[in-house]
Amino acid sequence: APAAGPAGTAADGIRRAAVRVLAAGWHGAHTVPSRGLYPHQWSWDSAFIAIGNARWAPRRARLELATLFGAQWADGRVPHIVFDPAVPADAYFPGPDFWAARAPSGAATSGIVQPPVHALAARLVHAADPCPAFLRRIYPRLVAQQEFLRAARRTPDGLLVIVHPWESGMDNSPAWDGPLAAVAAEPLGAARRDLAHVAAGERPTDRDYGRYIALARAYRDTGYRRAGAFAVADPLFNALYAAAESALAEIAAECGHDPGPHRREAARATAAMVGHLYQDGLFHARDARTGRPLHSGSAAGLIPLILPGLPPEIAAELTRAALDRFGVAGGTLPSLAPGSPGFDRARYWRGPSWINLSWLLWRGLRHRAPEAADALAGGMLAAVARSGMREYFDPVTLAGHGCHDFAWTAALVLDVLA
Ligand code: 9YW
Repeated sequence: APAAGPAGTAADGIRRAAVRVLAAGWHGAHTVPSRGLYPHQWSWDSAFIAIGNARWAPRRARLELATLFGAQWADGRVPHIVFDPAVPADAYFPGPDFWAARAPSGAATSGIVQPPVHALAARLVHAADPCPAFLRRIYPRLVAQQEFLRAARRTPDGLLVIVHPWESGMDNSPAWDGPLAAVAAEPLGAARRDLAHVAAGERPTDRDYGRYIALARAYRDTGYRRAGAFAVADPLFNALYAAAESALAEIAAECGHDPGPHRREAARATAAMVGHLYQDGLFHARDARTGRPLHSGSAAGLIPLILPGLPPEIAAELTRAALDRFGVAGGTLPSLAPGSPGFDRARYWRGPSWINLSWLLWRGLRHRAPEAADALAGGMLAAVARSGMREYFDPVTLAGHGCHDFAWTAALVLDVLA
């Protein structure tokens, strides 16, 4: 344990630093992921941020989620970005003019989604600071979010697909290299703003961006209805969807509704993942267009450990993979298993350690492999103690990469410390 000094323990210092980052990112009704690089509201960031804010500013946590769901579309989709009208349109690329979408509230948004962590967040926010009125208001919105995914994204074998790498939250994961190779890159039409903030070697390549833009344009041009050349079932997205149903079961019970349908849907979604995405000790994404598994060694394949209904023998094999292939006993979870093709300790989702993935795995391991979970908790704290609230970290040296003062890093270490 870190030594206590006259100014308090190391944990106190981390807590203060985390609250400073979250307070600086607060914009009155939402939090920006980072002030320079990501100046708007992002969907799954807000869920993680709410989980951390619940530990020191629970009203902000509730407002964060309420603001995001205020921009929910009539079809139930929760857009991955809600644009702040006070921020110049060219501050982030692709911005509101590119997406050309509006929520019924009038908010300018993107038209794609991100992993549905929000029901879990709402449950944790309520657990930290019970507020039945909040839960009653958000419950139907969370249900509509899940209904959109079932209606628009479910394949005949019961998995959900994402239609853009940005929907995975793990934009340049090597899992997407295969399906992306068939997508012709298009000119961006504007400058990449990310490179004004972060070194090119720590971000997706220009060719990646040309493909992201081509896919986003194609989806936009169908009114955000029909998937283009990219449709994959991702274990992280599907695991969070199933975990959301488990969280909704608890929320439903608190609100006096029947939790049964949510429990059954969680079990069904878990079984579909086990039936179609699990192979050789790890979950893998699958290309929904070809039916082929996408073997990459992505840490997304460990995240189904958060599912309470995972068959015990599979949970045991996944725990083994976390220890042997990803080395989590050392305290960090690389986003890609070391030794996998394309592994790069500094480049975004191709190797660096991200606090949100570590946090999810930590939760999944707490009851199954407490020592490994403790190692991960210690590793998250060691990373921010060494390098600050960075966006991602070298999994070996803990050197910081990406932007500084990244909100979900701060939020989730606060939760670990609570
Ligand atoms: C981008 C905001 C988002 C995260 C994603 C992450 C990144 C946007 O930033 O995507 O410009 O590359 O990959 O998970 O939500 O923090």
